[in-house]
Amino acid sequence: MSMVLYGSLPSPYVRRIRMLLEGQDYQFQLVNLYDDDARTEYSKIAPLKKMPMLEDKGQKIFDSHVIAQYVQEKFNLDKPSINDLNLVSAVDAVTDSLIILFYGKRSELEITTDKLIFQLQIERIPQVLDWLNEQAKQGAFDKWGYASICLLSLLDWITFRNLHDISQYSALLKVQQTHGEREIAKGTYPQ
Ligand SMILES: N[C@@H](CCC(=O)N[C@@H](CS)C(=O)NCC(=O)O)C(=O)O
Repeated sequence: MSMVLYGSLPSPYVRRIRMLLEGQDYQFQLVNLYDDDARTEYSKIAPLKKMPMLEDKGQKIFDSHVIAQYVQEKFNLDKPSINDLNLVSAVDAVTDSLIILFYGKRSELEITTDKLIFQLQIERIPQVLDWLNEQAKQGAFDKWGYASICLLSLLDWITFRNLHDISQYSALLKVQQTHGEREIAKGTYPQ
């Protein structure tokens, strides 16, 4: 059986793997984690109940980072440097913070800095975006690779879900626009 990637269309963590798998033979299995029955079904094969998950020849792989490492080795793709991985960690920090705020809103909680859990995310998001914007100014995302793939997934997800105002981050917007022209980026844009 060919590789199977489990995930949803909007998820930035899933999309980075879809972009990394450009041109490779794999099946994409849609999962809807917001549907209780679908989540229960998915938990039978994916105990973490998180996306993405990759299955290759009976081997299950959880977490986008481990999947990325597996894919990079399997298909002889460029290995990210420590600097690239630091950029990805920063992208993840913003992504995870936005996910917490997103789930907070979906749970109809008031998103306010009075609540520590939200305060931490509200503080982190602009600080890390500032840092990423500085890195982008210095060309850190010019090359198409794991770091720029992860950044593009984050920025398009923010835009798609209208999660945060990114209009002042001109260097990030340039990365989004430039790499967004790629066929694989257009073909995997969140829906
Ligand atoms: N560290 C994980 C994060 C994955 C993640 O948080 N995925 C979200 C979708 S974007 C998810 O599965 N959320 C469901 C949940 O948290 O229950 C990775 O890199 O794969």
